[in-house]
Amino acid sequence: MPAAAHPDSDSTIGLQQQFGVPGAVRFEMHNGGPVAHLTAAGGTAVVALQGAHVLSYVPAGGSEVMWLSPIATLGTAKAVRGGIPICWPWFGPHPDAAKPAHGFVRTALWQVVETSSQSDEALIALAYDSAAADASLWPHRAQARLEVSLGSALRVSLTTQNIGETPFALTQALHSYLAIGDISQVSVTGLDGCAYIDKLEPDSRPVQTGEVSISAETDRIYFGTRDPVVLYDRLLNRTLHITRGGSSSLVVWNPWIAKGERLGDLGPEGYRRMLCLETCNAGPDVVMLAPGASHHLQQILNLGPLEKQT
Ligand code: TA6
Repeated sequence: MPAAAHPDSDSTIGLQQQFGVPGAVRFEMHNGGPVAHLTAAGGTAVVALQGAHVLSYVPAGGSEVMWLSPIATLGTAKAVRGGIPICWPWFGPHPDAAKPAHGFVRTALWQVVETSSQSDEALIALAYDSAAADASLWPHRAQARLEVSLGSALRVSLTTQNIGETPFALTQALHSYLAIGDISQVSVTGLDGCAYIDKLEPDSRPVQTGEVSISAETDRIYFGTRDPVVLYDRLLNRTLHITRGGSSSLVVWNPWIAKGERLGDLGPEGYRRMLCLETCNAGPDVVMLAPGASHHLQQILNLGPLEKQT
């Protein structure tokens, strides 16, 4: 795992001078690392440069959409649990157990390449070049660009370009940890009829019937699905619509009690207040990227009132 970035506070002074946008994009040190605060009519968001990691999204008139570990700290060798970690250029465990799960960019310092504010949208784009990684981790060459656009919804898009001479297999995820009122009071629609890999019974390929509810450890890769999903939260009295682009898979994950305690960073009964719905390409949904080709993965998070479930 590459050492985490440990930038000093001067880096935000330079960032603010080069990329600050009055009233829309502001940089500061936060919890051990540099972050960008986005502000627009549609709400606020916080993006850490470490991992190009969305830490917070609060729509105007709403409350926090992202769940974040109570002990989340930037600038360590451990990825922040919560928000939207970027799993790239592979999802899940690597066949070589010496390589980090979910790829190697969650703890890397990404470079700010663009900021803007127009027609009520605040935008930041960050870039990562695989040349920055230890060559033993991954033998290919790619550039990743993560764009966060805050408007009436939150749009997060991850573009991968193969800048090497050889094709490579790409799996990836926008690994969203969503804040919920209570795990017993939520359900997810949009996956009816979808087959999935149940990580707890890896040889099975069940097919989802109806909505997804959670009453035990749940770790599923729904594959071959591109439809929007809706998270219904009866306690917070809201819905979260997730519209996806360039994604053929969706992961539903809640560690439940025992794994939640083993993880050690969810906080007391933390499993009750978080649910991961991950826009991704994982399992059998592998993206083959030829030299020079690009792939775009995108999700749009849109908070709404609790509506009648269809
Ligand atoms: O996306 C679900 C998952 O693959 C789970 O199996 C669990 O490992 C989770 O990701 C978190 O992974 P992390 O490496 O961040 O602890």
